[in-house]
Formats: sequence, C-alpha cells, structure tokens
Amino acid sequence: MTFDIITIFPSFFASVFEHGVFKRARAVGQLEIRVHDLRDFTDDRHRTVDDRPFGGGPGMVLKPEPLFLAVEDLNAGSGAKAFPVVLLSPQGRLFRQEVAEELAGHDRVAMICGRYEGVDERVAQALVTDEISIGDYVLAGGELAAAVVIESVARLLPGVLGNEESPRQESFSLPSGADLKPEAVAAIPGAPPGGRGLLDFPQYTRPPEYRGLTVPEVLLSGNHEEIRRWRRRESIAKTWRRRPELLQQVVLDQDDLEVLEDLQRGEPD
Ligand code: 6GU
Repeated sequence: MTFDIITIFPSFFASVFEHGVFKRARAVGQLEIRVHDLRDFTDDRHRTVDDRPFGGGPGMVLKPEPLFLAVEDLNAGSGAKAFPVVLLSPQGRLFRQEVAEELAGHDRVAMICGRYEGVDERVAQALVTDEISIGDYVLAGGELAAAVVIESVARLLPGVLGNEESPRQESFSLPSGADLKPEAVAAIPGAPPGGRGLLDFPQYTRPPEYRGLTVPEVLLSGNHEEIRRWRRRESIAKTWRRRPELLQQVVLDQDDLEVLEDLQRGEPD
C-alpha cells in the first residue's frame, strides 16, 4: 500500500516512519510512504502556499493552485487509476477503527495535511474524496493526524504484525467472535460482521509483586477457565465505567449480564 502525503512540513516526517509498525510494514514491502513538499508546486519566488481569507478574518488559508498541481502530479504517476484523496481536517468524519479497515482496502491513498486556519473550499469540493478528523480537539495541522491514520492502517496490512490474529483481538477490532450485535454492525458503514467492542482487560507481567503492588491471584493460578472469566469481567467492568455507550453494541450472555447487575448494584468486582 502506498501513501502519498502532501504537506508544508515534509521534514516533520523524517523520523516518524523509521520506527515500530511503520518500519516493519515498510521492511516487509507492505507499505510505501512518499512525502511531497507542497512548496514544490508553487511558481513564485517566495514559494507561497497560503493567502488571506476572502471576507476577512484571522489566519491564512491554503491556496488551491499548489494543492491541485500536487494531486495532479500524483495522478500522472499512477496511470490515471483512481485512488482516494483524503483531507485531514477538524471538519472531517471522525476516524475510527472501521475507517482504518476501509482505507486498508485500497492500494494507494493520497493525504493532504490541512492547516488549522483552513484550506480553500474548492480543494474540498473538487479534489478531495474523503475528509477525516482524528478527534474533537484542535491541532495546528494534519501532519500528526496523517501519522496516526497511517499507523492504524499499516498494522492491519497482511504480514505486518508477527501474529496475524492479534490486531483483531483487542478493543475496537473488527471480526473474530460474535460480540457486536448484527444491527450495530450494520449501522457501521463498511464494517464486516462480528467484532468485540469491549475495552481490554488489564495485563500484568513479572514480577508478581512490585513495591507492594500485586498481580491478581487468579492470573497466577493456571486455571484457564477462571482466567477467561476474570478477564471478561474486567473488560465489562472497565467498559461500563469508562465507555458505557459501547455496551449498547455488544452481545452480552447471561454471565455478562450478572456482572453488569453487580456493577449497577455497586458491588465490588
Ligand atoms: Cl485531521 N487536523 C487538525 N488540524 N486538527 C484536528 C484533526 C485534523 N483531527 C482532530 N483535530
């Protein structure tokens, strides 16, 4: 999969893609990232990429011409084959795991890193096929958001994580068990059936005691059925406390419902 990033800060990405999932995905040949300097698509002496907003107001707006030229330059290199052109901006649709899954289905994606002040609307209108925000908070530009999106996609590509199963077994992962209610899955555009939808249970490793802090006895017991039940209970409890709205979408069995009843009665878990 190839990502073309269009940015006014190309050197921002100098080290991000040299580590972890990015590095592995590139090493196994599943990921290529090309960073393009928007200023290379200007033709004035100052390499101007922005200008003052029509109608007045604070801040600067990214001009349309360099962005159109930059994206058209990508097209020329791809034999005119269509690929998504994503604008990263706070006005975009909210990025979630199923959006990562959707992007992972493409072999090429272009990303335009917007600036907080804005991008000329004709870019969004005529050039961009998808606008994405990584959350309801303000970033100065789309560069960090692009790295977030690419990492979440890269780890889904085949052969990138040693264990092919592991990305699908954690919070928010998609297929595997049958935890999501079918109607909840249907409500997520592009989501495959199945999915877990609970937050992860707590993990511990050695030593079993550190500064008086101990590992729950059950995890040291070797009793796999007890461990499975404890973990399920912890997942439900953490989800209930921190993200209760996620429970609406999860299929709960009789044991799960008893856990929830205990929690609602305020009984310790
Ligand atoms: Cl994609 N861009 C900016 N500038 N701010 C954001 C964002 C993106 N996502 C959340 N906040």
